[in-house]
Amino acid sequence: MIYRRFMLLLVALLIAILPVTAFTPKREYTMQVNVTQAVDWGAGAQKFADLVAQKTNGVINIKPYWSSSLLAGKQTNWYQAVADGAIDFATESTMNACTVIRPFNLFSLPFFINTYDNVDKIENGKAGARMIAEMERGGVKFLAWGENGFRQITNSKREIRTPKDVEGLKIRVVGSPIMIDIFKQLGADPINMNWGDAVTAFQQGVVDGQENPKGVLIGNKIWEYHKYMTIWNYLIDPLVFCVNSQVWKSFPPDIQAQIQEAALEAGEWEKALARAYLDGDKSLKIFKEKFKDPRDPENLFVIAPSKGMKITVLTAQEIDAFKEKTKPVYDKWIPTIGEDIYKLALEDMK
Ligand code: X2X
Repeated sequence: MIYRRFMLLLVALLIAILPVTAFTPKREYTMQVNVTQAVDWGAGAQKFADLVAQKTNGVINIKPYWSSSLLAGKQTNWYQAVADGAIDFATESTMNACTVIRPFNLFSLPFFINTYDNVDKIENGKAGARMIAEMERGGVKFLAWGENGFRQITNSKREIRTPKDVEGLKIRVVGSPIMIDIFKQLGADPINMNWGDAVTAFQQGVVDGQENPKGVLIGNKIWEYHKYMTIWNYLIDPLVFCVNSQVWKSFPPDIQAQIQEAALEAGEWEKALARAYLDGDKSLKIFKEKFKDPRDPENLFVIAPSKGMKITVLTAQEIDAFKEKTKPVYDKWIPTIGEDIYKLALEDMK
């Protein structure tokens, strides 16, 4: 009887220990990030790496590679590189993956998702689930949502209030076909360019303007190149925290749970940072009170004017004019996104 108990205990012990002893972590797990730590998104990537190190007691060491340095700057290649296993992890923009994961173009439908509430509903709803399924089918395990943010337009030429003001402006956009369509529809002259080349292009005046969320604008001191900014919240760029599926499967269950927890926490923290001062004091409060974070997020509406920028906030009526002009983008892109996913998103937002 005692012998049997002892044997059972031994077996149980072996089962508990085996997966751990069989697992040898890599010395470093690479992580792709298109920006730097000066951007909210990059700070979120670092937060994720830090939390993983902390929760796994240093067993898993994720190293962020900033500015797409593992991709020679080719930011739109990140999904494939992670799916292929060339890169282990990514904290990346959905816009940068939208040529491969086509439902992600839903986020780029102009003036479609207009509130943070709607962003969250879609991400955590039926449309979001379909996007995650498509990501995972391709060999990338989704861990959590983060946020680059609602994108605002800046330029060096003139104030933008009406579609007419955009006409003829050379605008740098991400290498995403829907972005070209949107700006052509507005009569602008859009040019695809990697972010790494864009800043040089602003300096040299090769382009007149660009569009990006608050975190990228502040992190890159956009006021050094552009005088005018228009707040139009025309589309949102969410982020995903994710990992190559084989790498994920190589982790024992306890490590998986710790990484998953770290991603969700980093995602919530980063979203609060990315939204700070853009949703009243809601996200700022989460950042300060829930996370007790000592850093003081910058307020775009204070820092940009203090550097000489003119910020124009469009009224609902003014936005309608842009909405009207960009309507044809819906007809062209809904079939690519998937009519079903578009409908699910409408249900999610109800
Ligand atoms: O390239 C951009 O505009 C940026 C930084 O926002 C992305 O990576 C999508």
